[in-house]
Amino acid sequence: MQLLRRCAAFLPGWYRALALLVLLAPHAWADGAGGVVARPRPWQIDLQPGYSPTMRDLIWLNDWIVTPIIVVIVALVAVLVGYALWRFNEKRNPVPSRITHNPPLEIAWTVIPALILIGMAIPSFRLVFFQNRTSDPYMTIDVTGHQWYWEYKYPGQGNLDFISSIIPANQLKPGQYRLLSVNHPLVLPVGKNIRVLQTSGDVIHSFFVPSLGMQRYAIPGQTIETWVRIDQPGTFYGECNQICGLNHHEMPIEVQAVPLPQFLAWAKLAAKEQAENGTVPPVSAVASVGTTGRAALSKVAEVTHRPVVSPGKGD
Ligand SMILES: [Cu+2]
Repeated sequence: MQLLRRCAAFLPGWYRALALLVLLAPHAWADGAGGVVARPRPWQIDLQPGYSPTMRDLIWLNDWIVTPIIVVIVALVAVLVGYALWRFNEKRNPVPSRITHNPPLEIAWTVIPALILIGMAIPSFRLVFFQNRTSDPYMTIDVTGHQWYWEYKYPGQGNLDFISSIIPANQLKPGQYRLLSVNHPLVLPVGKNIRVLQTSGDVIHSFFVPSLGMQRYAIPGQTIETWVRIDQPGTFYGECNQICGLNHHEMPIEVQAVPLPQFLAWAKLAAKEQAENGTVPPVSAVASVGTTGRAALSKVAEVTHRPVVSPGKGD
């Protein structure tokens, strides 16, 4: 398994190679200057690249277990149907056979698919348990779905608690994306195991960030756990993917991952600002905290969204 995994890192998935051939991939996933920008792309035919251990494993499962099995089954069924059309049409086979049962064949076509399913279930369940929780979280984030916005709480960071709403299409600034950018992104540190607890204040939502391999229902009255460890700085977009009412499409998720010192500085500043005047500064407010940067910090502590990374060059 480990060897196969190593090989997989060097060999592209067969359809990713196909995408390269049709010249989609080379520019499709270009990163921004200051970090990755993970979001859906025009003409995307593959999963988004993974930036967490969970998503990398999901991609591996998709590329090396699920897709090859699907390809073999589709090819086999296509060949069998083609052969049946050719061999048993009325002209070639005027008197059809009246056999209705063939026990060995029936046992085979029951047992073989069952074995395939068991073979797929083993790595799938391992991944489900892996995704389920982390034993060693650095911090916890509480995510609450509302009609139609997300609420993020940082219980370990002075009970910082803010609302993250979509930026309307007519108010987008350069580097922001329609139906994806929000006024207050979820800011997280890079390289730390983060426990994410989801719930809802009204109906069922779903917290879904594809490039981080996070997807969990947000259900009223329940708390559902997952976790994430983000590999590198960047901006990671997602959406509520449980149809939750009229403005379901207007509750995107924007995660900004920054180095730990920057996260800690931002969390401290944000908790202070929120307690004092109810505002939450963007993470870029602490991007260049130096010995003389303190005075400048208070000036930018306004409710504005400034991306921590520049927009991708390939966009
Ligand atoms: Cu929703």
